[in-house]
Amino acid sequence: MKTMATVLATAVVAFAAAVPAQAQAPASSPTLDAVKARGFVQCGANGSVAGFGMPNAQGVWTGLDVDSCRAVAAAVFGDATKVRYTALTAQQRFTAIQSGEVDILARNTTWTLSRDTSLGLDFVGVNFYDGQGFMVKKSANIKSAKELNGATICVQPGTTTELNLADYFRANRIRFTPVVIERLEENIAAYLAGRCDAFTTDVSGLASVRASNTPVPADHVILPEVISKEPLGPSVRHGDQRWADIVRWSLAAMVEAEEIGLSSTNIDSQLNSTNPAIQRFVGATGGLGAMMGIDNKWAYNIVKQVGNYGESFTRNVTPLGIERGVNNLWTNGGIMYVPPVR
Ligand SMILES: N[C@@H](CCC(=O)N[C@@H](CS)C(=O)NCC(=O)O)C(=O)O
Repeated sequence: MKTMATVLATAVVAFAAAVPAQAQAPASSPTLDAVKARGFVQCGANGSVAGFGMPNAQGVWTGLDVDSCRAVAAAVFGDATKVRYTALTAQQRFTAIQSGEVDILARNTTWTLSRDTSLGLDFVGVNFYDGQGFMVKKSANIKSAKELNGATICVQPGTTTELNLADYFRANRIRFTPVVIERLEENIAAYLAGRCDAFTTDVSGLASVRASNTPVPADHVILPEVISKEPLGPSVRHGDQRWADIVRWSLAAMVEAEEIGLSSTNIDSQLNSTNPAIQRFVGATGGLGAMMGIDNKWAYNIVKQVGNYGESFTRNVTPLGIERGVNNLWTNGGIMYVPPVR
């Protein structure tokens, strides 16, 4: 006798055979239309975290998050420079994306259920797997977060950091006093002046602050405890799926390029490759760009102009003293894994 599951499976197979999957014409995207009409992508970025998003003295923005926006500009316009940036604090960032002030939020933002649902966002992937940590002055001779009993701790509002901090201390029955300050610069000033015993944020943020905002980086230590999961990644407004597709696959293309050995320096020499994965990637076959309503050379343009994920990491994040670690490709012992670009 056939079980119900077998009957259902047979029916599904029969249905699939009778109705071949049809490719759909790219749906319209209000965001893509607006971006094209305007001539640039408006990117909601950090502004003060070196390695992730910050303008230099000449006003040129760099960072791992900035590269997510540059990749989208390369995909849409064939020109990674067609981006303008809005510097956003933690508290400003969600309103900026919800209201349409920016097209992409690429600002060391943790993908959580509540943000993905009740804030009306769509996270499109992860560009940095992070976790929350603590930084203290070396002179305090503290070796573990568990020794922070009675400490005052500087923290930024509107972040996952605030909640994790409370959870961790409650779970470990440690008392602490939060000092909540909106601006990063003022947090750092308060920490350096001794108003807080510790500063807490994502470990990448701590490394960035230590490297670029402290007079003597070696005077500060990041404690070994990592108290949360902070998968950071770009997001878009909920409801414009075609735009989400473009941003999602622009990020994925950078990771896929690294996986298949394509970089900004070798991609031109691979344009006539007979490797089917490379042919598809550079747009010689497959028509992947057209499926999203953009140029078939979208991924070529990303890699040529922005680089693969590893190149972006080395350029932006390695100088902060952060190792590749879990952000290595899955083929290299990390967890950076994207669905196939095909
Ligand atoms: N990943 C966390 C924290 C992100 C965050 O805002 N970190 C701070 C500390 S590094 C920051 O970027 N501050 C920069 C600013 O506010 O200008 C989140 O999404 O809530």
